[in-house]
Amino acid sequence: MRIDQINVYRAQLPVKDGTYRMASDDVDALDSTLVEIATDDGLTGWGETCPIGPVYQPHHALGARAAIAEIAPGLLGLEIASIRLLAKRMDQRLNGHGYAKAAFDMAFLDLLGQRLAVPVSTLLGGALTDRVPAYYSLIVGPPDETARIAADKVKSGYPRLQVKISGRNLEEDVAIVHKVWEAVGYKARIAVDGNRGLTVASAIHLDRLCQAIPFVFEQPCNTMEEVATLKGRVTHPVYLDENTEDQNAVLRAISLGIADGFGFKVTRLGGLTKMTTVRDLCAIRSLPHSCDDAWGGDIIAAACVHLAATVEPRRMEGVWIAQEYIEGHFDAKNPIIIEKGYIAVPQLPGLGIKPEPGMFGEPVATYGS
Ligand code: 0XW
Ligand code: MG
Repeated sequence: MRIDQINVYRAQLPVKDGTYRMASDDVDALDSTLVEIATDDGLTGWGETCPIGPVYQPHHALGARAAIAEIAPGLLGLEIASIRLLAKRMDQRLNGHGYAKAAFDMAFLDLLGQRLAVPVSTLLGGALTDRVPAYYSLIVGPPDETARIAADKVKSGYPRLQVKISGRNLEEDVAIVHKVWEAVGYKARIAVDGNRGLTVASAIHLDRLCQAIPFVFEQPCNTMEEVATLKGRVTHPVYLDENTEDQNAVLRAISLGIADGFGFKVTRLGGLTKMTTVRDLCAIRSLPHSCDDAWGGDIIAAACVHLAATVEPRRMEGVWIAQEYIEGHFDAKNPIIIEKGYIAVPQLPGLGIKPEPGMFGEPVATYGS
């Protein structure tokens, strides 16, 4: 099974019902990049990468497509057999840019899964469950309205909520955490996500002012060094998200004991294959983590769910997919959907998603015949 052709597509994913608001940025539409790999034996595999704008992390859509342009010509004619060899080839074409390589890694696994007639979760070590928990992300908003949405989402079955804070005054941040807690109590686990926006001082104040509320504090400050100084000064467990820029950052955070858990993004970590390493490192230290991504359609959603199914359920913090914030699906027959707060793990070979033919229009780039 050799790579014959690579098509690159762009998909605009507008945010449903208004702006998605975080401390780091406001976004109204996301620019997703898809790769379709066709092989000489007639199979097609899909991958996707979709930074949530150019500010959330050091990734952007144009960068993804430029990186893909460097890598793609060097993959033509290669056998889809050893994922490690393909990863090595990508590294020989381009240093870094794991978020672009992640789209290829997904497509390779999709093809291999189809060839071997197994779902991608099997290639990642094997599923431990047939459904994974989702979590709902509450954007930075007015405290009362946010608490109302929180209660609704928990009623609909979500076992976990993420409350976005920061980028405004401390009083409102403290109010939103209290009001969400009053609205949902122990019915859902809560993460409070600062998206790098708090100073160490405000993080300490927020921690003290919300002392009795059992939440985990996600990426409160900008750098790993700032977050490290919170150790022993805050009582809430601290999780890293944006700072886990690659496998080495995760290894560093674990060995320094900076993080009590993680919000992992599959493309930021360089793809599903690289995620299996950090998944296993977390298992060694009993660290909980999510398996999600910054944004994306059904290809990324499927990738996250396959991976999450391989994580020990007691440490699985949940999967965030963009479904609640975007219209429609790439594959109407086998969409990735949240039902009562959980997502079924696709059982079809490969990723289990086949985008409707022609739905992304003409490719923005084609490599090979
Ligand atoms: C909730 N997310 C997974 C979606 C947005 O991209 C931000 C992200 C996060 O946890 O920071
Ligand atoms: Mg986060």
